[in-house]
Amino acid sequence: MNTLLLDVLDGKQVERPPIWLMRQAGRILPQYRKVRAGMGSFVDLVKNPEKAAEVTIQPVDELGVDAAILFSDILVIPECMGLEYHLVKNKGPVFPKTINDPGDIDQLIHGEIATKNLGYVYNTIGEIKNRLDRVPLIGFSGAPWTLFCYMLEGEGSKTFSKARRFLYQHPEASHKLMDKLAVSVAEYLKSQLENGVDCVQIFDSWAGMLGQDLYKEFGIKYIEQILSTLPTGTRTIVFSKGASSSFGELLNLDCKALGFDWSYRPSEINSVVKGRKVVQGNLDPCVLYGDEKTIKEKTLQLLTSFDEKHIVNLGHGVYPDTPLDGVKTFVNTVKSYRY
Ligand code: 1CP
Repeated sequence: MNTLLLDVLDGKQVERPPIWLMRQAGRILPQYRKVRAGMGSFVDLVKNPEKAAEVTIQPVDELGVDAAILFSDILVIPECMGLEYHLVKNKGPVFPKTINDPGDIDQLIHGEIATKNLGYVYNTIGEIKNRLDRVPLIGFSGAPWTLFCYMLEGEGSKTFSKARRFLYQHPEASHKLMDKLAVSVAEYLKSQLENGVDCVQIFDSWAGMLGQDLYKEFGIKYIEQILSTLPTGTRTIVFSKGASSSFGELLNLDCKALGFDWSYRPSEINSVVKGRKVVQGNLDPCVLYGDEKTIKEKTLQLLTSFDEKHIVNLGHGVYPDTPLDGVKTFVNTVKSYRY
């Protein structure tokens, strides 16, 4: 087994950094589009352990990345708590029912009672582990704030102003919902670990929508709560996109690695992190649209900017129309690099 990712997270020396890509399983791969076309809906695919395992493994075969990430979605948490979602073509996720007032929060189930409905995810992990022993498997969840965004808005948004407005109008109810989410996410991640994932990433994709004070009160606090309930020694990666104003607070989280988007300069990351965390990131996903020479140059620049506590990744998920050749150039450049 290629243990590069686990070795870096465990603080061991490696000959080169591991690489995986956020959103590597999915629409960039023709193999994925074929499986997806044969399924009724995205949610059907997520709930089918056999097929979800298949698309989890596809990028390991096709791209040669150093880790697999469980094929699922962050939105399974709102669903198991009582808000179902659909995926609408050319639009994204849509929730027919949303949280509109504090009373709606009391209706939601949470914790183990909710996450026990996610047996299909745990079965997918078992299926992947039966078929894949070449590289580690990353489990994941959305962070409470990002899940809160979808539960309030009912869909993606440019401003998430309904979600942000609710924090000011109903702070107590907001804390209640964040706590319900944090308890559920912690249970969910614990179950993923019990079923065999080797490490977990918490995605806070919309962290950058909140200013420093609100992110501290409603975002970081609940990531901290989740991390504090995971078994000691769990390999954890926290990715808070756009949260550079909270850099100092993120650094105090009890996690093994922090993910960075491409707005950070590597020298700035190094000077603040000072080896206290493994650093994951942070190539601009748009570099992969460049020609081969540009991709190689930018990748080498990234590789030489960080020391040996680095997991190579993009600064956010790979965009669906990224040329596969560009992705492969990125991966192969990293794989032939040596410290
Ligand atoms: O077939 C399709 O068209 C479905 C597109 C798709 C896929 C492939 C969605 C809908 N989700 C997924 C899988 C997924 N989602 C994975 C596993 C695959 C992998 O990473 O390799 C993961 C980790 C996610 C996580 C996820 N879902 C996030 C956090 C990461 C990020 O990119 O910031 C978010 C915000 C979502 C919500 C979501 N689900 C799907 C879409 C298109 C979105 C984003 C919507 C928006 O922009 O608001």
